[in-house]
Amino acid sequence: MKLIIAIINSDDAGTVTRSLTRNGFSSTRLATTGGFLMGKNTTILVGVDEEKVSAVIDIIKEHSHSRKQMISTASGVSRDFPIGMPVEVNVGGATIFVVDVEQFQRV
Ligand code: 2BA
Repeated sequence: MKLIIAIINSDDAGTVTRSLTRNGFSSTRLATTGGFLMGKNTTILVGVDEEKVSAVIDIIKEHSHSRKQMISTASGVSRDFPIGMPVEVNVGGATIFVVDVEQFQRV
């Protein structure tokens, strides 16, 4: 079994989880915060058999859109950007991790 951890834009979360449910996948939504922009995003957890991983990733990809976001570097958010200059970053569609599950139990 695998655990898919997908960090997505919160505006896409409803569509992604509804589509997962329609296709027979259980999921859990967590309210999370990105460490760079300090903005709210959503992390979705999906436990599935290995052969279903690509189907889940396809659903996440289909409904996760990338967005451009302006950030102010006045707060010194990164050493890579000159301070005081607005910088455009491309956020998403989705950041996806697939990890092995040692045990899965419902008790
Ligand atoms: P944030 O950390 O708020 O990052 C938002 C966007 O800012 C990133 O979009 C990326 O375009 C940019 N960014 C992040 N760190 C940067 C840096 N050190 N220098 C320049 N630009 C940087 P995404 O890559 O699409 O990431 C969206 C969200 O996914 C992230 O929000 C974070 O919550 C999560 N994420 C991305 N990569 C991750 C990783 N390796 N581990 C854990 N979470 C990750």
